[in-house]
Amino acid sequence: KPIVLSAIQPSGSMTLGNYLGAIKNWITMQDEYFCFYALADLHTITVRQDPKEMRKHILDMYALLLACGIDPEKSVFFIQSHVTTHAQLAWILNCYTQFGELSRMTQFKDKSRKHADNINAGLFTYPALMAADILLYQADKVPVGADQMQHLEITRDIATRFNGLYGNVFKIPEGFVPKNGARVMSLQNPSSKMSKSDENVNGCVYMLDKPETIMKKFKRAITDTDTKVYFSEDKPGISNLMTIYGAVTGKTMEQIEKEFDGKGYGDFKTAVGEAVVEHLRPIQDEYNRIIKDRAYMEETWKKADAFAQNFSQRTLDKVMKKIGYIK
Ligand code: AQP
Repeated sequence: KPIVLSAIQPSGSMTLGNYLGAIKNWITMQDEYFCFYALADLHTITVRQDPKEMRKHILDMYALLLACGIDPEKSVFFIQSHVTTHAQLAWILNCYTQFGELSRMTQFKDKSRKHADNINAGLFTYPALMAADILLYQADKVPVGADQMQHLEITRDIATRFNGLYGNVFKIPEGFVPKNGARVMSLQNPSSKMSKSDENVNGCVYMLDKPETIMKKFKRAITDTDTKVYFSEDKPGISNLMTIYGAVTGKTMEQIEKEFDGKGYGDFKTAVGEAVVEHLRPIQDEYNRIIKDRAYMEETWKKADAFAQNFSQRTLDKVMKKIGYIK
């Protein structure tokens, strides 16, 4: 089977955006591909974290991803910081990555604007660590959100450069934005994406929000002064709600327009809220069961960590030998 690698950062509580944009697709890819999925907790500290919160986010996200349907019998679901090869290869790739190309990364520019008091070297070299994550597993395919495509391109550039110097060491991975991966925007500001670390929590639906909180957030969602439900660039708020409703119900935009023909925004927002609550209910139930079973979680990640360590070590050994290190 072709190899897939993808990762998510435990940099906050998982959002409906992460789920509909990425995780839902991870679940369906498990049958067709050999999937490595990582909790990218090394990337997380590029932005300052509170230790207690960070531990909670890691555990919550691990349990939640299992609850969403990541199957440890099918996929290798590991924790990045437990697998030593990631930091090791990242250092090496740092030395094969140019200052100029890292300076062009839009995520670095955005995040350094947002965290102007902590523009650390790790934030700058984030793409080299991401390249290590991917190249260690000789991944064929990397599903990413549109916002991550630039990092995938730099991964390919680094790998091609390295192969050019030392022969075929790395498989050149192909990035793709899944067709059914919805891009979910903030409910309070539909021109910016729904984000774990958004300060405006009302704009963000967290996977573990209580049903009443979810309903409240949808009822307060920003719309427009029109009253008709239809998909259009001029109606970013309504279009975002339609995208969410479509993603959780499987309905097309035309079906949704028909369903709410003659009804107001109030009815529509309530329907979206209810559909999301219903979609998340079994996931939340499963999460509540798994999070109490720390022994199961530990056993699961330890098995995956060991597999990932072993698998990735082969690539790292090859890289080090090519460069000229001795054993
Ligand atoms: N709003 C979104 N809509 C669709 N997809 C999204 N993703 C993130 N936000 C949306 C996708 O989720 C995957 C995991 O994301 P990540 O944790 O690696 O980092 P991110 O993209 O930086 O996510 P956040 O939520 O915005 O986190 P913070 O606030 O920490 O920066 C990726 O595939 C991403 O495309």
